[in-house]
Amino acid sequence: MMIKRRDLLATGGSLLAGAAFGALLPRGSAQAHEYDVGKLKVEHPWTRAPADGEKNATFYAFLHNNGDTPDKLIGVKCEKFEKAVIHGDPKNLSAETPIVLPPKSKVTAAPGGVYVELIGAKKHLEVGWGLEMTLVFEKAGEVVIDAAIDAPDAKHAHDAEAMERYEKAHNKDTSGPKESGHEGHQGHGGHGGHEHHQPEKKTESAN
Ligand SMILES: [Cu+2]
Repeated sequence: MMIKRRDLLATGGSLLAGAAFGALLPRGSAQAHEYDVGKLKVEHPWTRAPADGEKNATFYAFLHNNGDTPDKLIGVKCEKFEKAVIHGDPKNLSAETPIVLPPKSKVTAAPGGVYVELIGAKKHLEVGWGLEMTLVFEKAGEVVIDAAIDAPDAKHAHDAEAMERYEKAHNKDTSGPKESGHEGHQGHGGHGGHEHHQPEKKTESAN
């Protein structure tokens, strides 16, 4: 089962409405798209989908270490790709090396900075949907996350403008069924490990 990113967002209310009506998106709104593992928090994991005709994607997120000891992102597993390579040295982005998370810090993996390369997509990744991945931290261990699949030229997580351009260019509407976001997400539970991930249950009703 795949979850449709937009459906998940729809459960947060305002973001989808904002996108649909072309209004400014509420940055840092009440909806949570984050995962806790030990003292770490993975916030807004997202990918740039492969460009047309290409097979590689990139993965980004905000990585918070609220603990007193350093940790490292040492592995990424994603069954939709042949392999993942972590480029964690901001001074040498071509090197293959873990992303270091100093204590009490936030490290941003983003275009132009540290990132994870997802190599060899086994099938087409639908922009607007979610991608299940497992992040492996040296001390905190593993966490299953659902990364947003953003447009190949997205500048940041959930770049709605880039997604809109992508949809226009590909002549499709990825907004999907409006009523089933929650259930679609529950369907994800079959893979296990999602009990920690219930952002839609925490969101406040859109008054
Ligand atoms: Cu997010």
